[in-house]
Amino acid sequence: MSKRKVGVLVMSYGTPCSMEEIEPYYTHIRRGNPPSAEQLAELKERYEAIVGGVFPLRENTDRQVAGLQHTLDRLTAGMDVQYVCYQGLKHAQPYIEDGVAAMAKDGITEAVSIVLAPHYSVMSVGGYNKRAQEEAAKHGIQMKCVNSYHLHPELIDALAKRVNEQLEAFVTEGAVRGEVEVLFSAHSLPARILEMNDPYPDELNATAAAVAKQCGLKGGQWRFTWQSAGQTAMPWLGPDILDTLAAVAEEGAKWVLSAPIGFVSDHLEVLYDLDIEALRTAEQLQIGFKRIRMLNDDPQYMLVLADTIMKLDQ
Ligand code: FEC
Repeated sequence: MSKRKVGVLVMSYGTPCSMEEIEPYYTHIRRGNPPSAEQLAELKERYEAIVGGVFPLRENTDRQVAGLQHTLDRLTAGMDVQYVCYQGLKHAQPYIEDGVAAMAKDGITEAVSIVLAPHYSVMSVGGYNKRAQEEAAKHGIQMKCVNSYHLHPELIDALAKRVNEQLEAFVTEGAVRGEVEVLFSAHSLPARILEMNDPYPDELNATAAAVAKQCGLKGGQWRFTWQSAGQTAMPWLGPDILDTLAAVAEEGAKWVLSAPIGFVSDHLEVLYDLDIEALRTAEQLQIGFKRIRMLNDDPQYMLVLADTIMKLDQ
């Protein structure tokens, strides 16, 4: 039986391969404007600090793509469709356009794209999908794009398990479960997205509320906050997690669990902004601080991706 072959473009942020590649990578993020010497030095320091200049996002993305391929193969065994995964990165090679070109080279005419980030903003996932669609059109590929999957029951379950796991870890260290403040977070974006009715803040709040409900958190025990805002003159969505830590300390919190639900991998924004910077602030405020484990290539997350892709392809 000949199977219908569908390309799956799996898109992620991308990371440099080496310390030398940080400059072109940063320039690409800045839409071709090279960073100043200070900005470059500051970013290099952050990469040095996470694991001595290793770039964990690359390996994590590779493993996620391989894990998704494996899951799709398992779910489609005996079916008349075959999904073939291609990687496409936003700011590093293989770029989104490279992934689509590789599909075309393999004779793919139908495809689905998905981003390794569950929440839609026109400035994040919207940007990935636009580039993917434009390149697909050049090659005559019919491509359907997943916008978000932020309330997929398996995603909520995987995140709730991680929150519960760290709440239990706090309890074994003497904390009271109901008194641990849970801070859900995601990458901030320029505040002007609010004028565009962008769904990003609502989708993130919906994920946070669903996870909180599944974990049985009390109303005042959790909140959503932003992180990793850019250092630019324009206003970014707030409050930032460092300010939120100060606020919860002021309110008397002794323990904080960080749940960065806007990200799925171990990478700079988690390993530096939370594990180094937020931890340092929490220590200064004398608050116990832990972070949930990231999803990375957890089979349950792979199932979320595979199920979302297959439903869109139906
Ligand atoms: O580990 C790594 O090497 C890469 C980690 C990384 C992830 C990530 C995800 C998101 N970003 C989002 C928005 C923005 C906006 C700007 C921006 C800038 C940076 C810089 C670095 C960086 N981002 Fe990122 N982001 C990661 C890394 N990001 C490095 C440049 C230095 C800095 O500002 O810290 C501002 C761009 C501009 O200047 O115009 C906006 C969003 C996400 C989550 C969704 C996604 O994964 O695509 C939104 C991972």
